[in-house]
Amino acid sequence: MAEINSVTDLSLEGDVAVITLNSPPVNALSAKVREGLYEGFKAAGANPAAKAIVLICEGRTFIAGADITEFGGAMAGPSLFDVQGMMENSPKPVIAAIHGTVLGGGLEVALCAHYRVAVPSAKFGLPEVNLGLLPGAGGTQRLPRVVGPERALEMMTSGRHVPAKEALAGGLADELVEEGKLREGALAFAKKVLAENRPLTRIRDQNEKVEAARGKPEIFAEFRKANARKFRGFLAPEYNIQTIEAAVNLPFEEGLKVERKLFGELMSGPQSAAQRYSFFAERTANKIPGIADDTPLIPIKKVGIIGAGTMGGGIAMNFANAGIPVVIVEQRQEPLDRGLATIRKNYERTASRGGITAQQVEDRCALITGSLSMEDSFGDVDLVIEAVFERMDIKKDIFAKLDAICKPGAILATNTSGLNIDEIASVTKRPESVIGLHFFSPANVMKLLEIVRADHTSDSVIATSMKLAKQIGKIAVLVGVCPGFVGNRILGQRQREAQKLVMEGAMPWEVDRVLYDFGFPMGPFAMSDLAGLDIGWVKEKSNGESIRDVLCEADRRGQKTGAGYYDYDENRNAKPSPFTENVINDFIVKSGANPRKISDEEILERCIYPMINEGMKILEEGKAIRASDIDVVWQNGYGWPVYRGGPMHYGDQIGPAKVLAKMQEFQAKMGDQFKPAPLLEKLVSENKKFADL
Ligand code: 3H9
Repeated sequence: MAEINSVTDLSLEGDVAVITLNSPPVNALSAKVREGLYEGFKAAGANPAAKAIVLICEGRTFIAGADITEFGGAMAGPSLFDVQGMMENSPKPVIAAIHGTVLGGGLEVALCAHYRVAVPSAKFGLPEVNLGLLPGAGGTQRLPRVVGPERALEMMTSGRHVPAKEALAGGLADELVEEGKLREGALAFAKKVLAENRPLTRIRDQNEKVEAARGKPEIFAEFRKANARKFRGFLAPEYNIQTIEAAVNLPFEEGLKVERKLFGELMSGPQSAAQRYSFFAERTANKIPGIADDTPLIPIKKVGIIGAGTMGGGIAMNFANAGIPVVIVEQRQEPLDRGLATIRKNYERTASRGGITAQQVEDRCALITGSLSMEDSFGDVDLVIEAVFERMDIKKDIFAKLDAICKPGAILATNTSGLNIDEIASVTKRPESVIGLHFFSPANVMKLLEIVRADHTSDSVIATSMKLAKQIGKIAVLVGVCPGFVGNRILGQRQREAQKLVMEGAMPWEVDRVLYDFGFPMGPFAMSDLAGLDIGWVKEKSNGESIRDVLCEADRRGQKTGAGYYDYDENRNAKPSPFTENVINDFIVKSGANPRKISDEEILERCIYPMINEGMKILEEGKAIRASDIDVVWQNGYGWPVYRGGPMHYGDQIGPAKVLAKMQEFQAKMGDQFKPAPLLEKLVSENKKFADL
């Protein structure tokens, strides 16, 4: 075995040269890796004893892509194109031996091998689109030549990880070898290639599939139309499509030029910067200062949930999906049966769409049992999550009981979306075991989990919760106790301004349109209509004091009643409502205000800048660890457009000084709800950015 450089070795096994990469964590194509590959292929090519070359990786995966940390800086050492040329033009057969995830630039390297073998657990993909990019190392031209333009469109605009079996069927892999025996399998394959004198297949020369799609622009037109809603606002999907059009319509080298041009545009633009930022923000959120990696974890083998409503049921499904048994406790049989039936229905719906098998429906339902007694059911659980009505007295009562019932060391969690968890913990004799696990509705779908650390929560409970979140497929952010925690507290700012704007002359649909155009899936008023205007509204106490009161009194309770802020047709399409407009105008007249025309710019700034300012207060108070954590919350729990990074990243893009100046201007005109956070003032005075915090 000869060392090529610190991350690459070269060995000769019989007449097959084996280049082994070992660059943890994911063998990304850093300058060192490119150098190792370049020198490795050069040496293997020059060795007359080597008749074929296998490229294989150590660790958890084959090359998982370009090294994203290098983006934006100058590229040192050999380029990826140099490496690819060396492989593709090698006179000796080159075989990529694949395990783990072969992604992005990694797959682009593998597509320059003459053959690819993989273990059955391997996954293939070009996920650049999720970083606001397109494959920039020939992938846009090679993938359609292997799998055809239709499949390439789907793969490249979704970034989906294709399982090895599907990759084999689609021609991405040439052979699957036994799990755990990749090296042996790849060597045997190489020997077979030599013995059979198989040709050196270069994907760049295979034009059949792209030529078959030439002169059929409808393939692209239909794909764009079918996905218009999904791609709204994003640049990268459209650019990916254009490169596949180029693969179909242009010779290989010309197609590469299109790829290079569009890649450069995306790479230097704000969307990719935001999406790359988000990639690292999500991973950074997992790192909790002061909690050591070896903090003892509490094994979670069984979970208890209190409440079989929408929230409790959704939470239960997360654990069942991960194979963890759950017992749900309700007070009465009827809501318990209803909750369990809803869970089954949800699973069956997923199965009917092909998401899971009928057997998986049964397996998961079997993991979820129901009970009417906490005493009978919670003695052996390792974690209980309370998901009942948001009332402090009820929660305290439950936690006092849990304290008496649950075994020592069990985690006692509340799903409250904003109540004081220290107060809840105070009724137990084990506040160190109490934590907030704030799921977002629908809990089986939404990715975000706010993990709320109370004053006495132990490190072990926090570390266990963070790990568990990953296990059940959630993106976790650790936050502190304050009203509304991070997400809802910031939301409160936007909601307040949206309501005020309406009282100053902007109609709900104008506010909604501005926020929709900004990139949110819907504005606050459309959201209220969807959720139901009557959440928290009590008919008997309603006295027409607010716009909402009047709408609810008129039985305009949102989409479910066919009317709310908007009017809805039978297909639930929203239309601005003259009724609502009259109600609003009456309120404005009564308040003595003069309605005015409010610009889109003011609507946006009034809704968004106070959110950024609140984020600064949250950081000041230590309720979030870092600015990027706030962005992770807003992207994954509140539909903040991914290509704008999050409120704090957006603040950096427009500039903290501009945010401060606007807040000062609004404060002078409209009052102290716009008072700038001292940390924002400090940041601006020090000429720093949110990302520096
Ligand atoms: C590309 O290839 C462009 C080319 O087309 C053009 C070139 C010219 N770079 O996610 P994990 C780090 S664009 C640098 O927790 P998992 C990550 O930050 C790229 N670092 O593990 C983390 O670090 P830390 C296309 C990377 O097992 C650690 O690895 N490729 C990269 O849950 C572990 O990551 C992609 O978009 C990278 N490319 O998932 C794939 N990837 O421990 C991006 C990871 O310090 N990566 N890191 O926090 C992934 O999807 C997942 O990381 C993967 C592993 C599925 C591979």
